[in-house]
Amino acid sequence: MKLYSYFRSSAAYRVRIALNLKGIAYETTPVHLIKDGGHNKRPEFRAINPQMRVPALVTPSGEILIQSLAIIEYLDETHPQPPLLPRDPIARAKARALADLIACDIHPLNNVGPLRYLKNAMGQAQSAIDAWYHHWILDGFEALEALIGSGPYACGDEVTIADICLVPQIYNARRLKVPLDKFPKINAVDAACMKLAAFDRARPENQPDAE
Ligand SMILES: N[C@@H](CCC(=O)N[C@@H](CS)C(=O)NCC(=O)O)C(=O)O
Repeated sequence: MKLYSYFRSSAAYRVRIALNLKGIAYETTPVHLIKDGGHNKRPEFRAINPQMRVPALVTPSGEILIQSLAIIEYLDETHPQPPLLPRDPIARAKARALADLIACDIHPLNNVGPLRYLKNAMGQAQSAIDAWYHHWILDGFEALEALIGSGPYACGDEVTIADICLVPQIYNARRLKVPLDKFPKINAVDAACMKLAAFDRARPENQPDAE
């Protein structure tokens, strides 16, 4: 498989973790999201993903899949072991809820495109943008901290799609210096995941395009 990725992209980071957990070999095609206004805006990448965002995954049959959660569910359906969603429907809905809380409610508000729009189109100062970023991460993390159980992972004893979304969001928060000390459960889940090779190999620092 081929993954269009950017080392710091948390959506691509999610897919890298899922590929590693499944033991699926893949090659990375880096797409620089910052240089020259973003190589993702070039026509050649637009032809891959009309939304001009990473990740995009090319399957062995040549299909191009976009949207990290759709890609992860495709990987889970085609490579069932280890499962990334619990079997029990209630536990499954809860794991998806944590993943959606991050992917739908936190991440879009601190993504490179919207932040760039706040700065360039809306003329916001960097300090206001940082305050915005911190606010939405803290708002989401407060809910997550209340929803996470006794661990070791976000939904209990097994790694799920919730952990796959949480770890990259924590990476983002730390990079932007959001204070996380008031979230002991979130920090503990992060530490438990980071002991796993699949998570470690997916870290931005371990990518071929890392800077
Ligand atoms: N909901 C999408 C989000 C994809 C996304 O926004 N990717 C970001 C990087 S994390 C991106 O490519 N941004 C480029 C831009 O907005 O210009 C997913 O889960 O795949």
